[in-house]
Amino acid sequence: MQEISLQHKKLRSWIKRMACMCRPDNIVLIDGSDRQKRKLEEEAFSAGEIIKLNEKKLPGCSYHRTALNDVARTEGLTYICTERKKDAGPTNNWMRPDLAYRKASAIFKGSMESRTMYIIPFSMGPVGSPFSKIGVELTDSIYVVLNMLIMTRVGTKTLKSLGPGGTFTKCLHSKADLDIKRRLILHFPEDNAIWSVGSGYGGNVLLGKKCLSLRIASFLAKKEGWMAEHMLILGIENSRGAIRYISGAFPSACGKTNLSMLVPPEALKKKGYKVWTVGDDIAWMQIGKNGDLRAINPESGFFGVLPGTNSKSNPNAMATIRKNAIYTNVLLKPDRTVWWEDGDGPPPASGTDWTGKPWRPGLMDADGKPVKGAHPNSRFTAPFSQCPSAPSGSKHHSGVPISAIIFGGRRTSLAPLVYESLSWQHGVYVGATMASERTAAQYGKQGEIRRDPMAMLPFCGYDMADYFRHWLKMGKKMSPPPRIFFVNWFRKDKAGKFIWPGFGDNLRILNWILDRTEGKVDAIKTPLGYVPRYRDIDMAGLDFPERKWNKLFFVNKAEWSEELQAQKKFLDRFGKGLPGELLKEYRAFGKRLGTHK
Ligand code: GTP
Ligand code: SPV
Ligand code: MN
Repeated sequence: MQEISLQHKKLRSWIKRMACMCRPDNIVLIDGSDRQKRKLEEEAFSAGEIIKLNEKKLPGCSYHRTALNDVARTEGLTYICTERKKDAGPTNNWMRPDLAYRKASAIFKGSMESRTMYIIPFSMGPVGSPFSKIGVELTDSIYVVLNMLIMTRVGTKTLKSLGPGGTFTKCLHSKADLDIKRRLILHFPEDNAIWSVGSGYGGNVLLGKKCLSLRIASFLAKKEGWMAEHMLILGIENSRGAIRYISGAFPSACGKTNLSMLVPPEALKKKGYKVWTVGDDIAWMQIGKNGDLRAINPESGFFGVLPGTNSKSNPNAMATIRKNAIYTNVLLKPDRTVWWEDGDGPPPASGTDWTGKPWRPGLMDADGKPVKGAHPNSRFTAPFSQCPSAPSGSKHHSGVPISAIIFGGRRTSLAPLVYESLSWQHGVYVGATMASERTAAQYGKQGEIRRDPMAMLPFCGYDMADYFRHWLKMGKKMSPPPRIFFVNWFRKDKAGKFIWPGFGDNLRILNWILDRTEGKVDAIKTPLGYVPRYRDIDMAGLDFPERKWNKLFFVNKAEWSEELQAQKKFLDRFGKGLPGELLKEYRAFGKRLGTHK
C-alpha cells in the first residue's frame, strides 16, 4: 500500500482505519490536476467502466451505465443514525449508530480488494468562503472521482485550506458488489460522517451532494444558525442592469434545473431582461450583516435530468453539456454520440439502450409497452462554468441577496399557478405542507401525491418538526425576511395538457413576484394567499387570454377542504413536537376557506 503524505493527523489515521477495513490494493490521492484526471479516464475506458464518446462531436465527454437496480436514490435504504431516535424525527429512517456501523462494516470489509481507494478532498462552496465546508470522500469508483471533479472543488487547494487540523466530513463509499440487498446510505450527523455502500448512482454516491450538502449540512445549519436547502438560485437582471435574486425549492424532477437556466421569451429579452444561473439544486444561506438572507450554491457542476432536455426547452443546458460532460444511462448511438427521449432530433435507427441492449424506435417490451432508450432518470454531469447563463468573474464568495423564496410542486389540479403567502409564518406553513406527484427521481409509484415539506423530506438530517421551528426562528432574525411564494407550472386541463406554457414564460410570473416584493403591484386576496391580477402580468408576445388564465387560479373549495385534512394528517405525524405556529396557520387557513369554525 502506497504511503500518502498528509499533514492532517486525524485525516491520516481515519484513512488508515478505513483502508484496513476495505483492504484496497492501492491508495491514490486526487490532486485535482488535469493530468491525473486524464490518466483516470484512460483507466476507466480500458476497464470498460466508462466509454469515451465521439471526440469530434462531444469533446471530453464520456458515457456510463449504472447497474439495472441502481438508477435513482434509494430512500428506503437511506438512514439518519443518531443516538436518539427522536432526533431523526418521524419522517426519516433511523438506525442506532453502533448497529449501523456494524452492519455496514460487514459489507465494507474487504470490499476494495483488487481495487484502488481514491482519496478525494473536496470543498462545498468556493475554497475559503465563509459559507464553505470541506469533506473527504474515500471511494473505489473512478466514475465517482470523475463526477466529484466536476461537481465539487477537488484537490490540493482544498487540502491546503483544510490545514493540519481543520474540520471535515468523513465520507466513505464503496461500490462493493452493487447488490441492492447489501446497499446502505448512512448518515452520522453527530460524528460528521457518511457511509455509503453497494450503489454507484449519483445521489447515493457523490457524497458532497445530497448526503453532505443537505442531510449533514441541514443538521450543522440548525446548530450554527444558517440554512441548507434543496433550492435553485437565479438572478433576474432588468433593463437598468439591476439584478435581483430568487431561490426556490421544488421536489426532485420538478423543474429546478430548468427554472435556474431560464431563457427569457423574445419579447422580454427585447425589454432587456436577462437571467443568471447561480445554482440549480442546493442553496446554503446565511443572514448577512444587514439582516438580509444571502445564498451560495455549494456545488460547481450540474447533475441534471436528460429526458425532456432539448434546445427548445433548455438551450442553456444543451450548450452546457456539449463538452466535458458525463452522460449516465442514456441511449448510445453507433457513432458514439448519445440520445434520449424528448431530446434534440428524431430517434436514431438503432443504438444501445441504457441497459446495454440493442434498441430501435418502436421496440416493445413483453407487455406491449414501448421500451425507452434512456432511463427516465438518466442524467448529465457538467461543469457550472460551461453554462452560458452562469455569472462569470464574480464567484459569489459572500453570497447573493435573496428577495423572494418560492416553493413549488407538480399538481395536476388543485394548486394555482402562483400565490403569495400572507406572512413568513404562513409561508413556512405553505412550505411545510406542500405536496407533489412522484417522479422518476424516486423509487415508488409514479404520479402518487406525496407531502414533501420544502422539498426536503428525503434530505433533512434531523427531526423535521425542529426544522420547521428553525425556519420560523430564522424568519424572525431577518429584516425583513424574503416573501414566500408558491408556484405550480404543472396544472393540466381536461384533455390532460399543461395549461401554462412554462419554461421561459415562467419569467412573467417571476417578474410579478419581484414586483410584489418591491410593492409595485396590488394583488387579489384569496383564502390561499395573494394571487396576481391578469393585467399585472407582462404577456408581451404570448397569446394567453384571461379566460385561460382564470382556469389556472380556479380554487375548488371542496377539493381544498380535502387537501386541508390531508395537510393536518401529515402535520399530526410530528405529534407534540410540531411548532404551535403551524397549527395556528392550519386553523386560520380553515377559517379562510370557510370549512373550519
Ligand atoms: P432534480 O435534479 O431531480 O432535483 O430535478 P429538477 O427539480 O432540477 O427538475 P428539472 O429541471 O430537471 O425538470 C424535471 C422535469 O420537469 C423535466 O421533464 C422538465 O421538462 C419538466 N419541467 C421543468 N420546467 C417545466 C415547466 O415550466 N413546465 C412543464 N410543463 N414542465 C417543466
Ligand atoms: C434529486 O433527486 O433531487 C437530484 C438527483 O438532484 S440526485 O443527485 O441523485 O439526488
Ligand atoms: Mn435535486
